[in-house]
Amino acid sequence: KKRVLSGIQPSGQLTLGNYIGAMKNYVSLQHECDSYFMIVDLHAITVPQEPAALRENTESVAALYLAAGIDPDKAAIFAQSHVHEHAELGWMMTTLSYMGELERMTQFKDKSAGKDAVGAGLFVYPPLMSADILLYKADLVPVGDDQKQHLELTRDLAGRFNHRFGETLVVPEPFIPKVGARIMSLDDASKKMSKSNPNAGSYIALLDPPEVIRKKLSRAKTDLGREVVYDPQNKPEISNLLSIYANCSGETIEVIQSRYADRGYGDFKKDLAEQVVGVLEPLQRRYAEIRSSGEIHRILRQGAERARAVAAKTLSEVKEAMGFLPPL
Ligand code: AQP
Repeated sequence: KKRVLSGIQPSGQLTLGNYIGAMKNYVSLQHECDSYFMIVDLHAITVPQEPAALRENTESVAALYLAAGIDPDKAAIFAQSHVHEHAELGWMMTTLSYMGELERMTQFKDKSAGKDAVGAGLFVYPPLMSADILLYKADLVPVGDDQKQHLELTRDLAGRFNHRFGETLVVPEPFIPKVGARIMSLDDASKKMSKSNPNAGSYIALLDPPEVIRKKLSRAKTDLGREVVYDPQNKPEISNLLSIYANCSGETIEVIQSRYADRGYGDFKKDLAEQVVGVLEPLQRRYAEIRSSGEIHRILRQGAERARAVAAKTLSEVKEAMGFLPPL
């Protein structure tokens, strides 16, 4: 069985981008793979987090995983900070990384641009992410397109480690969806939809009530003209809405395009909203049930135990290979 690992930061309201680019694939991969899905709280603190909000968001992401259809009997669902091996291997991966390669990471460049005080955690985020993946010897990592560069680094670090210290780590493969790998902002199709965007109108949060979803989509920016055609170069805004539609309805873009061929943007956006509501309303109902069931802590405890067993084994192999004195 192939092993799969991925995670989402509890750094705000999860968006439709997180769902389509990442979570939806977790749900389908869990049936065929040995699966580990984390809530990456150690990554979230690379930008300031309010303690009460971090706690709440961590439970909320766990509940969203369950509501989206991740089965805790199949996949381990856990908080990254509950498995201390992440921080430890993260340090070792930091020491294997070069300043130059970390400086080239576009996420670091985007998140630090224009700021005078940039946290060092933001800079060493990629080696921690590499450690997350390498600890589980994951074969597959389902992520959105924005994480491709971090995965490349992970592959480089695994190769570098094996070359220097002997075959120990598994070089992982990215698993990036064909349609929806990069869902863009509703107000600007040159930026990805992101939960940390201060304009809430730029994203659909998974927990937005249906009337909010309808309003946000009716206000979503559209390109000039009125034709519903998929053409990311010349019509990036409508193309983004088309890929959201396709992801929610399960239809191909061609089928949707021909349905709206002579109907214009208005009808299309109205129907799009119903497609999104159709996916999110049931998810929100399950979310509310899970939050009130009091089951989350037990599931996280069980997930962390399962994860720790694998992580501890890899970490001790790594330490031995690197020459750390075994515990005396
Ligand atoms: N817009 C997106 N389209 C497709 N996939 C996306 N992902 C994020 N945004 C999109 C995927 O979701 C997973 C988890 O992301 P994350 O929480 O670790 O952080 P991120 O990639 O930095 O996402 P955000 O929403 O932009 O968070 P903030 O604003 O907190 O930085 C990843 O697999 C990512 O590819």
